[in-house]
Amino acid sequence: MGTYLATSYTIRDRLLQLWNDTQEYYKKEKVKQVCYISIEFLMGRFLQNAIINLNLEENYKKALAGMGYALEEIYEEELDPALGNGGLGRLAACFLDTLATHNYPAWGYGLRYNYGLFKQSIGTDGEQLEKTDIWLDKPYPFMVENHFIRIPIGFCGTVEDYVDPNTKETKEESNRSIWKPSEYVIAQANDILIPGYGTDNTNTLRLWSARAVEELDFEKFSFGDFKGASEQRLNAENLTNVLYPNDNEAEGKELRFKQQYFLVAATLYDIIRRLKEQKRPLEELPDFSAIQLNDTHPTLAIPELMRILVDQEMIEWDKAWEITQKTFSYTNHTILPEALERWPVKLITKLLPRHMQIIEMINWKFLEKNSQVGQNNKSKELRSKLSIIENSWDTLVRMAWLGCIGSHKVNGVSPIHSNIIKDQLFSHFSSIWPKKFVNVTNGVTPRRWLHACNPKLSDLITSTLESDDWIYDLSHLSKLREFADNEDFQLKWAAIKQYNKKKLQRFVKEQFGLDIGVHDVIYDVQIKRIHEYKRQLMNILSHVYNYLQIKKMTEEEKKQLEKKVVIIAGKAAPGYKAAKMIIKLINRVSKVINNDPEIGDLLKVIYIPNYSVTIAELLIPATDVSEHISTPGTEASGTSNMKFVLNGAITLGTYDGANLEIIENIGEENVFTFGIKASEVSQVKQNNIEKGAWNLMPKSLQGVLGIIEEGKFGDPEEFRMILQELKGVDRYILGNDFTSYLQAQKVINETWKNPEKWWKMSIIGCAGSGWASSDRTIKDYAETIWDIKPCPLPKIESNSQLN
Ligand code: GL5
Repeated sequence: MGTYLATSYTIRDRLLQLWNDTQEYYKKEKVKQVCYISIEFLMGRFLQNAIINLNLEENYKKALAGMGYALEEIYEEELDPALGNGGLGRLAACFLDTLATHNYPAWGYGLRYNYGLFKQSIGTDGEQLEKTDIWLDKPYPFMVENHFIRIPIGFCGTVEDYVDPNTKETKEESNRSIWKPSEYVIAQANDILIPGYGTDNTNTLRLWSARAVEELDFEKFSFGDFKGASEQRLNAENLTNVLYPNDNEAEGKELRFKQQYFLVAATLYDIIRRLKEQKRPLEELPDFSAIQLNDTHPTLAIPELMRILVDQEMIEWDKAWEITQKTFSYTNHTILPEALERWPVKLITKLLPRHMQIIEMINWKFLEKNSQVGQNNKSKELRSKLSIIENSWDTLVRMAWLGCIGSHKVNGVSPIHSNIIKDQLFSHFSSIWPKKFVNVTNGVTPRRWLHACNPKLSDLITSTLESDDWIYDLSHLSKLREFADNEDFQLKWAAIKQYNKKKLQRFVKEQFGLDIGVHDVIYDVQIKRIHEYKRQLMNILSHVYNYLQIKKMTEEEKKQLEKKVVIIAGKAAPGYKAAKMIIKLINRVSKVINNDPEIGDLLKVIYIPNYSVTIAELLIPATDVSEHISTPGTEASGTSNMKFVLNGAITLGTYDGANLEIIENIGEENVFTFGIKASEVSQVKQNNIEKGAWNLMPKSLQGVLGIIEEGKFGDPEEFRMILQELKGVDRYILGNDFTSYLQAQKVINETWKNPEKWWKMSIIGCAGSGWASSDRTIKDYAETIWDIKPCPLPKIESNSQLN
């Protein structure tokens, strides 16, 4: 730990200097900046990324080797902060890397949770166990508490009419009021410095943590009430204690709502403080900063900015609204109904009474303008579709509606997803504002997801292309196409895959005591949050089927088979019963298959617990086949699919999310596709409802369910819920896709027998992944939504001396 800390502090010192220079330069240049607000940032380990970005890896290796240390081992000592659930938080982290690399003036804003996403282990029964992730009990050198930035954030209280100090009159039409919060919590800034690759520009990720206004109540303390004396502190700190462990699901807890407001209130205060430092009026906010709302979690920023402009800055409502809409843009990351946040009006009124009034006013003005007031059914229907406030089991505020109305641009994250939001989810808004809805396809940073995690492949690409420009501009990878058929190149390419597989093989041996082969074995990997729509269940059921088939085979037939190691990893939200059952089933199946002597090394199923960014960095370079098999129309984009192709894995995928972009860019002949198209899903679902999914299910799957019900994998009662769902309505249409999924697996096995074809597909996949860089994504955002430009720091003497 000592060497790790010492190494990290030297990097931090260097970054602090660069960061100071960068911030000063941005101020001097008065450049427009982007502020990316996200409730999650899943950063992964920091040290290696920073050393690589600063181009200091060789120097550090040498210096440390001279003292008897290996840099790679030092990297391994770092913890992996888990301040995010999945793709949404990891995307935000990739964006920060790109923004710094391409010299964009940018800030990330999020929360510094005391406890990250829970640590997952697997119990003796195969079940998921959860433990608190107390990541802050170890020093974390890359986060700096900024004592100068402490902001009081109010909650609850009352709203009073605004009285003009001169005329002593209250004017209704000014829409102005005075909010008097009854509680305050302090937002403390903690800064993580974000280095770019091959540049001095160093940006900021500012994470807020909560502190009490009064750390200790002295009166209570001196009367011996020690518990009471710290009560306020504990209550306040509680606010940023925990990251809610849900992915693609809304969390209806009051504390979560408070976290969301805390994040946006502190952030807006900070942005406006910087604007005022430049002595610029608030009317200039849209020229000073673009603010991107990463999903609906930060959409309370819209009424908060209106409150600041109207109530505090005395700006007239319509002007304030214009500033607000011009400043914000909103990204939708999911269309799953359970993930679209809706907060009860009662709860908002209690915690943020003034904001509720503002939301109502925004809604009223919007409806006045955009729907007829008539009482006929059609106009009522339109109003209820457009209204931010929904009357269902309760009166609720639809946060996605607020995001759409309060932003000048709304984007989806892949073409199919953006079309769905434009034509279905938000069709009523897109007919009012056709130009507001745009697509910005996700991307991943090639620095972490190829250059750093797969150094051998990175070297091969650089030496083949005779340049490392691709690290900065991924479109250069297209030149690899020329080498896709080249035998010598293919051999080198394949050898690197073997090398990465060996690393994974060692990990599996150490962790599970399990021996798996490398050379003639297909590594088939599905790693992501466990969710019904992502269909890990279909994956495991297919291997139960394969297992049963193998058991029926003669020794001769077995010899013809390809060997396969199936790896699955991912966490389930602790409250998501079906997902937890799927994990249990995977582990039970794995136990039976891996211990069956008749199967030997023909098939192994491994569940890797506690999936993290670090584990992804180990698995992705070692994968032959990567599975992205969501029900069409459900996965907004997916980003791990991009990381895998980039590292030479071949996709086994459905026609969903960014799989479609992969297909388009590398050709369907280089992807193992199966299943139906999104446009066919509703018909299949309807058939399931009308005829019963069991009656439509292929015999192969019926047989698999039968074996589970016979108790082959333990008491079938433990899987009742997921089995019933499959036999009943099968919402994610596993039954319908099962046969073509098995067929795609057959094609994979056949292709594996032909190495030239296999490695050609693998190389073409990587060569055709230039579009998958987050550098391309950020350029799209910068040009079409944010209107910001790069602002590279001029090379400064003092900086170069540090090299
Ligand atoms: C997600 C979507 O489910 C992914 O398809 C998408 O790639 C990602 C980033 O846009 O956003 N939405 C979400 O809440 N999480 C995601 O991964 O966590």
